[in-house]
Amino acid sequence: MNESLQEDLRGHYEISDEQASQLNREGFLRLPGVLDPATLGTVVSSVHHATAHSPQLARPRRERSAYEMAFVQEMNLWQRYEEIRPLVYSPKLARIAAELLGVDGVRLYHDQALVKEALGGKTPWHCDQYYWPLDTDRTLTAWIPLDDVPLEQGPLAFAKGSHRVDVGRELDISEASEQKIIAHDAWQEFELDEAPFRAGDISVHLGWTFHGARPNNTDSERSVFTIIYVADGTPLAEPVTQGQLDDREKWLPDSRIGEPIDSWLNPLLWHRDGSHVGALERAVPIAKRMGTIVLD
Ligand SMILES: O=C(O)CCC(=O)C(=O)O
Repeated sequence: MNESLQEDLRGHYEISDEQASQLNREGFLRLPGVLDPATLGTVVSSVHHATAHSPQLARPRRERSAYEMAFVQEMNLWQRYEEIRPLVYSPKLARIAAELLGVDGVRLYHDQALVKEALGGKTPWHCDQYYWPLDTDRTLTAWIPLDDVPLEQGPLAFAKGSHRVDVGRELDISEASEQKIIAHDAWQEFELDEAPFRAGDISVHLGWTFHGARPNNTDSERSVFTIIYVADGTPLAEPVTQGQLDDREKWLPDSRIGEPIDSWLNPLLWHRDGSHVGALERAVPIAKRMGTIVLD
């Protein structure tokens, strides 16, 4: 990666107090022009390689659930692809997350590639934190499209203020769940916010914010990378669903209930005191890991 792209990932993106208040009020925020499209270009081939080899694609479309039709999902690419690491470890993005959340520092929960296939299905309305055994509401997902996303391709859409009302926090991502969520009285009150994205724009949303996306009605893929941040110091909550048990095992190895999560899979990506500096250089080399295990 050349010097100017490295600078793009290290630089400073100014966040105002009003933007932080808006995030807390509405549960999401759109941030224009955060990254240079050339920086996004450095991760495209890894995202395509990971998703093109996804086991999800082995099953015919007619046998897939609404969740499986929504996107091809591959997680923690930073563990597999060297090219992905500078983006995931970007202090610019992590500082945006910490400042918006109003916390001193943030750690990685996990990253993921979300490719909506050509003519792929809608993303049913849902909130993410249902899946996470995290004892905090200070979680933030950065949704980073790798190219322009017009309305016909299914840009991420948000239900304004839905993180402040429980309209179905106990529901997974599915067609049946979406039907229950939209039938809720409170749902009728939410203003839905849907807009296209330009390459370089990102959105951020809180863990309890309801979001979804319309189908991809085009013949080209919608390629997106996301990074999920969690406030430094967040304790592991007792997992209460199978999904949370699975997440604990996959993304929070060796963590203990009630204690701050800090495994090697949850590096500190930015901290006000500068202790994140050098985190990328300290990351376990790809050749030294197998799944969640680090080889000596
Ligand atoms: O990309 C999508 O369609 C869904 C994204 C999503 O649910 C998320 O990033 O939390």
